[in-house]
Amino acid sequence: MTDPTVRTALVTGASSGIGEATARRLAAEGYRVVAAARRRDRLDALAAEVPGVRAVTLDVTDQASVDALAASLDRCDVLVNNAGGAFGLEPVAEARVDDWQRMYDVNVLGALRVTRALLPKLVASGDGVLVMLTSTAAFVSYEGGGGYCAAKHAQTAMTETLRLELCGEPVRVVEVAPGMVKTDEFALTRFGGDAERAAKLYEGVPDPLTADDIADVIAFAVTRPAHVNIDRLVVRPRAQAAQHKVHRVT
Ligand code: 8X3
Repeated sequence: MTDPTVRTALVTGASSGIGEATARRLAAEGYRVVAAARRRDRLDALAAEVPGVRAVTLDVTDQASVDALAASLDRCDVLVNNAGGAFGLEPVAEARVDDWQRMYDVNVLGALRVTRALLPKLVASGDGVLVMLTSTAAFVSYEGGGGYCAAKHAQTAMTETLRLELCGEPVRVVEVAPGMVKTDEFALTRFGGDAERAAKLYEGVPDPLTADDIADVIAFAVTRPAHVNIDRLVVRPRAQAAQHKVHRVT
């Protein structure tokens, strides 16, 4: 296994949720972690608290911001493309084009910008690992999820394409697809800050996944030996057998 003490992991969207948990977890594994996001105050607090974490401001929708980050890194061995989110839950007939555009810009084009900028460093690593955070929404669709599902499907297509194109290069391409994860912000963002609607999403679900559960899975994937590529990990809580099949205790 590669010595993590000299390895640098870049985690996007690291100011909260799965990104923050992943930054903490990889630091605990001995990686030098670059925690990147827009909200610098949160990143600074994280970096002050967790040894091995460095805060960097990043807006994945801004090419100049992505380029500046890439230029500032002397190396990148692990890239966790985590920045993303869902905006809105309207049926297609009432979809807001702005929401769809934002979902594409952050989830799909954001991952593309960061991947393109960091790929040379992942190759130079000699054992680069690219982790793409998608979702169970990347393989199935659900009512109201049109824009988010389309964006996540696109990320999966990008991930599969990358794995094909990088075959022969020293870079592993891993997709992690979570189902129902309860984080502080995912549902809130989706419902435009409506805490009541956000809480309803998890109502009665005994044990939704946590951000730490997903960070644990990401840590597992990136710490396998260099020849082991875990293509895709689909992770759901026990109470969610399928996208629509959620056991709720009433
Ligand atoms: C989040 C899972 O079911 O809300 O990526 O789309 S879901």
